[in-house]
Amino acid sequence: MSAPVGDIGLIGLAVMGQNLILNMNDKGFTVVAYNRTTSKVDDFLANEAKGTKVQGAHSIQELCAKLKRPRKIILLVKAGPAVDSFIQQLEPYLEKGDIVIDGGNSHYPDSIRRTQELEAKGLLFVGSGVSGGEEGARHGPSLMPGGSTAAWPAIKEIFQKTAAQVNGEPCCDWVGETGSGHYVKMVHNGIEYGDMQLIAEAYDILKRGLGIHESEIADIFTTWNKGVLDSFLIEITANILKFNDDDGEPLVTKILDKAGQKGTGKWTAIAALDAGTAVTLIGEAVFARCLSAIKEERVRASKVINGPQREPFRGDKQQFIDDLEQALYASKIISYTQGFMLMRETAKELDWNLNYAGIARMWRGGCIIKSVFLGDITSAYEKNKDLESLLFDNFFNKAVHKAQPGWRRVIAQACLWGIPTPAFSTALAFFDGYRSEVVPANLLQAQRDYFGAHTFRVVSGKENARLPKDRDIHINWTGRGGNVSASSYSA
Ligand code: NBP
Repeated sequence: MSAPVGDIGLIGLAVMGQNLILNMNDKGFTVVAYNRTTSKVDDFLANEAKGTKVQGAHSIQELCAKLKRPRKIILLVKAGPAVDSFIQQLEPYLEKGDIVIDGGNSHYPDSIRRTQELEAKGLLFVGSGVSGGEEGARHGPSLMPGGSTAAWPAIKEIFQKTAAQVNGEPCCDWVGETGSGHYVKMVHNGIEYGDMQLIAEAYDILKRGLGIHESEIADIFTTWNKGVLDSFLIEITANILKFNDDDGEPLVTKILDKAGQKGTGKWTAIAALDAGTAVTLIGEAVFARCLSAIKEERVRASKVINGPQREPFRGDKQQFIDDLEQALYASKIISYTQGFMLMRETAKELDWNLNYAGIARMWRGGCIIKSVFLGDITSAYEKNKDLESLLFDNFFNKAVHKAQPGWRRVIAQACLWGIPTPAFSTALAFFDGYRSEVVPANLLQAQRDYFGAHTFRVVSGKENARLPKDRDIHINWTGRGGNVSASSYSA
């Protein structure tokens, strides 16, 4: 048998797999391709991969035999049982130190489990977020690998050369242990939900509030794309708004207002609830899609539930548009603040050593949320890797203060108009809560103790004989209840 030639193997010849293979081939690597339906291997070699160095394999055994050691095999298949099935099929042909990489959209608990299972067998596992869709896979995605740390030196060159490059730096770095690569990809997707919802709300305010036509809104987004909001999503929004149907109508106005979702935003919101972190903006973005999905019910409600009389805007239109830009920017700062808070909390819980500057750097290019803004986040974490929250960074602290007046004016006006701004509003509510030394949770604690003997702690300096220091206290509020309290724990 001839010596193995493959630098890396890839299983899964759908859109992501094929494009990633061609990208890695362009970067000088020899890729061995395999797919469950093996006729796709022949089709690929005869068409898209014709004239390249790409090798085909028609069985898992052949794939493994063609790979240099340690073997590196990327799976780009449907997330879930297909990944476990391929790992099982690969195992008999792998040797100690070989690396299985899952590049699909797997849920991070699966990646934690797979890392543990493979490491127990002397193999290495990497769960890598891959972002950027078809275009990214072909020309440079954002790659977020995490898992068995020992695998990184062996895959680093291939991953960093294949990834998108921004200012000569790859949008790929080692994220951390076990399921952290897929965790970070999940948070990326959650943030993407948030960014999209914020843009949609700005569009709604410009259209229904100010009464501006799509073609002019496109120009506003194009202008915004030259400033602090410079990003892929703002750019494509301008393009979408300019795109007309054959009759000259903006095509976007003909699209049914029912948003779909594939679950990664929901996973992020659930992870936030599990971690007890207030990731409110992503949550609202997911709920906004849920509300959009009940179109028929909304149509019925619109006939019987009246909002306020929508008065025409009498203020300075350009000033309001500038305010809206600031509102979008400030809300985006809050969303990323929340996303990084979530990663920090989970890293603490799961004992991951996350590289936050590296994560922001990975998202600067190749992915859907790529933006200039992520360069500023990278700088913030480079200055202080232990930054508690972005709002403690000087740059973002100043930016949010500057944006604050316009942000408040926009939300107040949208409220008066009756135009929903769940993402803008929750961002501001978080901001006001986060900067409050005192919040009304004292009353919540009193209520909990009143009806359920859940106890409370006393404010430092207000202790007395009835309210002792550093102890869970229960008060008999009504004179009727007993003195026994419930156990105190946080769920
Ligand atoms: P798909 O998600 O459509 O998956 C197609 C591949 O999965 C084919 O190779 C197919 O083999 C294989 N497959 C399926 Br489906 N069920 C299988 C099973 N039960 N056992 C074995 N193989 C099975 O492809 P994709 O859109 O290229 O995405 C690949 C991965 O990358 C997914 O996890 C996706 O979530 C993720 N991702 C996608 C994008 C994107 O923009 N599309 C972006 C980022 C990440 P067959 O040919 O034999 O049916």
